[in-house]
Amino acid sequence: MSDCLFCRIVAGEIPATIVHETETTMAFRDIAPQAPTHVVLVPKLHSPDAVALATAAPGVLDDLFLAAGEVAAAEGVDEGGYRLLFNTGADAGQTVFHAHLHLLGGRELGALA
Ligand code: DGP
Repeated sequence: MSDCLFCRIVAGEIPATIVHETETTMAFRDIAPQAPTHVVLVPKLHSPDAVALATAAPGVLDDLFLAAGEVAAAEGVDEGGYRLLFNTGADAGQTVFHAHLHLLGGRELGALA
């Protein structure tokens, strides 16, 4: 989708600091990090949110979680622990309507609201 921010990052039209890439996924640093490590993992296939992705291409959800594990290890947050989070819908704070998995780590993370 040409008007989707994350599709444009996947296509290389908008720069991002890419930390990991597979055939189906891409991971890049969040532009407004909420933790010392804050990486966004996206499917290359456009889908508006994680649940829509589960319907359209369930295997790609597996790919995202496998990629998250690799990023966590590469970033050195796998031992201390990290948070994986999909905001789904505007009330949850989703602002970019291309499914994405947040990986947050590198500090003690508080309880979820
Ligand atoms: P969410 O609020 O769950 O939809 O998360 C969207 C995230 O995307 C948010 O944490 C900020 C990040 N973001 C927004 N625009 C850009 C951008 O142009 N580049 C990068 N790297 N991250 C972005």
